[in-house]
Amino acid sequence: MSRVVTVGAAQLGPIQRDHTRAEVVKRLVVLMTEAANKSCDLVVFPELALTTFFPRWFEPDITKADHFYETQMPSKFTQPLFDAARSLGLAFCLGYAELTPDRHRYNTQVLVGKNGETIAKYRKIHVPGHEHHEPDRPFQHAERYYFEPSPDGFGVWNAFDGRIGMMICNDRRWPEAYRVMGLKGVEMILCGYNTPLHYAPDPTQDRLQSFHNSLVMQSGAYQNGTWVIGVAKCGLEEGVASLGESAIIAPSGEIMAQAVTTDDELVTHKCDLDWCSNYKKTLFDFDRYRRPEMYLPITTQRGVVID
Ligand code: CDT
Repeated sequence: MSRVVTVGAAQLGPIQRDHTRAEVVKRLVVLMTEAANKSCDLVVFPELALTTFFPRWFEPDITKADHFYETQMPSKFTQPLFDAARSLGLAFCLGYAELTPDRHRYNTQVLVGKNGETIAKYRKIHVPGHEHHEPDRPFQHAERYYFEPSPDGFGVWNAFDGRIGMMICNDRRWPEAYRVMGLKGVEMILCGYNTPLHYAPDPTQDRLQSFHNSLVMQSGAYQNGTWVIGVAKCGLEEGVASLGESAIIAPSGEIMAQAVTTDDELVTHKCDLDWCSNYKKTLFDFDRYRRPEMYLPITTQRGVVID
């Protein structure tokens, strides 16, 4: 029995501050319809796919930013996505800002099945950027002010007759994220991102954004024998340019399909989950070759210790 999942990486162009939820959701439904017409089983949207990337502004009264967050999923604004999933028979993965009833704030991604029922929710673990206003930057990256890190850990869920995991943006730069999911048998990782081209703490990295993006996702895929679906919100958003290059990456580490614009663009590929076992049963046979007793510092220590 084949385990082919046809995936659409639904890249988004910019969402400006004055774009309404209704306008954005309409764009997402257009991409879902295109994905269904291309026989996709699953469409993956970027991180914070319902609003502009608001951590670029520092709002001292955080409650004034509440309108950027979702307090319910679905809500009357996002219900059309769930209705489209059901009517098109198409699963989707969506990133959004979550404000819980007890006022915790998370950078969240949800996986919704073809029947419109939620399969899984993931909250970002590696929250990058800064906690306080840094007025010397040309724009802020105050994710650590707007979001708490997940208390939940990485999950891998049974879906599409396979093992599906999620990560969000900065998580993709950390090998531990892939490996923890690899140890849970992950076969496809869904990852939305917003990556500004300018990195204020070290602008020498600006020219390398594209290289670093593919470097981390391709190596994470290969070293764990898993598909990785990386999906950008990109282009010039409120004056800040962000990386596109959404990609569908095979367990071999090869890029099988990639976006060529910095706008709304659907990239599709038939992903054979059985390909994962070529790597999981050979070079990366964890049970045979890993030496966890040699890796203790990874879980017992956070920063560098020189002894
Ligand atoms: N959204 C997100 O996590 N972006 C970061 C930007 C670099 S840290 C300021 C990323 O890892 O792409």
